Order: sequence, then structure tokens, then C-alpha cells
Amino acid sequence: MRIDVVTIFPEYLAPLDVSLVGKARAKGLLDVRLHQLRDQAHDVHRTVDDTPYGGGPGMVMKPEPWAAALDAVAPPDAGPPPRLIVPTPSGRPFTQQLAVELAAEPWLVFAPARYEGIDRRVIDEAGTRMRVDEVSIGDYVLAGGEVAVLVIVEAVARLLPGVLGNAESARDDSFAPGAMANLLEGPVYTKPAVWRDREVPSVLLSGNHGAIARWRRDQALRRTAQNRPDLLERLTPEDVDKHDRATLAALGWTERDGRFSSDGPPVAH
Ligand code: JCH
Repeated sequence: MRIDVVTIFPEYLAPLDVSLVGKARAKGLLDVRLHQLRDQAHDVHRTVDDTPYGGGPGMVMKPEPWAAALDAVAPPDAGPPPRLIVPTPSGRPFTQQLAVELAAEPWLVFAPARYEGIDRRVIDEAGTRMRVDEVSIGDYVLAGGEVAVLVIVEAVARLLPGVLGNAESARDDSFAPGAMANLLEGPVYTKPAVWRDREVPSVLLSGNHGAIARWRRDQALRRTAQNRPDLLERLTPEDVDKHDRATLAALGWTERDGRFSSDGPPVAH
């Protein structure tokens, strides 16, 4: 996969040299190219921003440098275009599903903005010659799009064939103990078996694989009820077995008309 990033802060993307993404690049599985937006601003100050039409606070990124940069990276009428990803707090949510979709693409271009964002006409015009997605990595406000690019690139890169080792890639996220991406993962433990007087739950040392799977599933249900009740509300009766139902009931969650809902304050444990 090829990834181009156009930014006024290419040095902000230095983490792409490290760890999983850095190794994927070293292996030739990922070709990342960074581009300085200011190289396309030709006035003495290499200006990329201006005041907003209609007034208001802050500055807006000018269209000309962005258009020149995007044309240079992906010339119009030069073969299959890339997908353009524009991080913004107003975008569609970035999810694992979108990561999987992007991981199947041969070429992504990222346009992380600063200030109050990019002149709308750049996005609209790019949309006439390539698929454009404005994407939000979460409901909080960053100072610019570079960190969102790091998040998205890491989530996509780990899905590329050959990037993860055998042990890690065998763990398909959607079939992990929490199951079906409907539930959060439970807690994990490693040696030593006792640490600062705290024991690893004995079932994990039992060698009883059925009991371990059941315990992990119960922990996943408990953690999901605690941290992401919205995920439990999406569960359907087909997602749960008899024991799940009992665990959910103990957590205050019962089925009514094919959907689960909380009966009231959760029971303390
Ligand atoms: C960004 C900004 C608009 C602040 C400028 C470019 C993405 N999930 C997510 N949170 N924040 C971002 C993001 C991405 C790119 C840029 N800013 C600062 C932009 C605002 O309107 C309310 C506020 C933030």
C-alpha cells in the first residue's frame, strides 16, 4: 500500500518511522511519502492560511496550496486515483470497519489540516475526481489532523498482509474472546502468578479451556456493561447463549422484545 501525507508539519509524523508502521515500511509492505504543503505556497512567507469569509475566529487554509499539492501527489487523469482522507471533528466516525475497508485500498492520501480547517472548495473539487472521506477519530477536538493520521495509519497498517507476526495475526479481532466485535475484551494476565499479593484468577491456571472461555466471556460482558452499555443495547438474542443471559441478568440486563436493556443500577461485585 502507498500512503501520501500532505501537511505543514511533516516532522509531526516522525512516529511513522517507528514500531509496527516503521517495520512495515522497512519490509516494503507500506510506502509512506510525506509532503510539505508550504512547498506549494509561492509568496515570500509561504502563506497557507487566510481570514475566514463571513468573519469569525481563527484562520482557514487557502485553497491554492492544497490544490497544487494534491495535483502534484495525484495528477488528474493519471491512472486510478487514490482515496483522500481528510481528518476533521465533523467527519464520519473512524471505526474498525472503515480501517478494514481502507486496508483493502492500494493508495491513500491524507490531508491533515491546521487552523480551522481547509477551504471547502478543495474538498468539493477533489471529490469530482477521487473518493473523499472526511473522518473523525473521536468526539474531542485536536489542534490539527496529524495525530488523526497517525491513528488511522496505524489501525490500517496492522491489517495489511504480512505486517503482524503469526501469533498476532492469528488473533482475529472479531473472533477474539469478547466475540464478534460486539463486546469489549476482558482483562489479561501474565507471570508471575502472584504479584504484590495479587493472584491471577485461578481459572486461568486451571487448564480447563471450557471454563476459561466461559470466564473470559463473563468478564467481557461485565466490562462492556460497565464501560460501553451502548454495545450491549446492540446485542441480539442470537449473540447470547443461556449462560450469557444469566450473566447479563446478574449485571441488571434483560431482554425485552429482542433487545437488551438495563433494569436499573448495576449490582456491585
Ligand atoms: C482539527 C479544529 C475545527 C478545531 C484543525 C484541523 C479530528 N476527531 C478529531 N478531533 N479533532 C480533529 C481535527 C482534525 C483536523 C483539524 N483542527 C482544529 C478544527 C474545529 O471546529 C469546531 C475546531 C481537528
